[in-house]
Amino acid sequence: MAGNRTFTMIKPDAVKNGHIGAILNHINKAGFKIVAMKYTKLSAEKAGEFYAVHKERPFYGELVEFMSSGPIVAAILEKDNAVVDFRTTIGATNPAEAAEGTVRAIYATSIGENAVHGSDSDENAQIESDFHFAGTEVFG
Ligand code: FUP
Repeated sequence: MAGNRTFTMIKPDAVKNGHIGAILNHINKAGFKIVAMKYTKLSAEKAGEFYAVHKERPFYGELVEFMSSGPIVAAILEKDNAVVDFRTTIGATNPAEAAEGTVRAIYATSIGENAVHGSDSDENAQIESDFHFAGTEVFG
């Protein structure tokens, strides 16, 4: 059965460009309820850990540098079929390929600086949520 939670980050580019409010509004309008949220900054070490799955990829160093370059908004979102529906809401990894009206099509500038993160499976949604939030910080 599809889970009802996913994890997101509004990335440093979107924060820097003043899009926190607009992106949260977009997320709410798409039917997601925010059950946990924090404004925070990842250290390079933490960003490296979060993206450890990409360690061998050529873009890993830049990705870690970018994700630790400024503050982010981390959040847990609730909705039926949350993981799949949220990935539809944010669009393809590369904003040039993201469907019209999606968060990345509107707010992302490049594949590396693509405005938002969305978990790619229920299992990773759980792992990523636990990485950022204690149980006492989630209000479902
Ligand atoms: P997504 O699941 O859409 O966030 O995409 P991936 O897990 O494939 O990639 C995670 C992050 O790595 C992206 F958000 C940006 C970065 N990335 C690049 O910089 N270049 C690439 O070719 C692919 C990903």
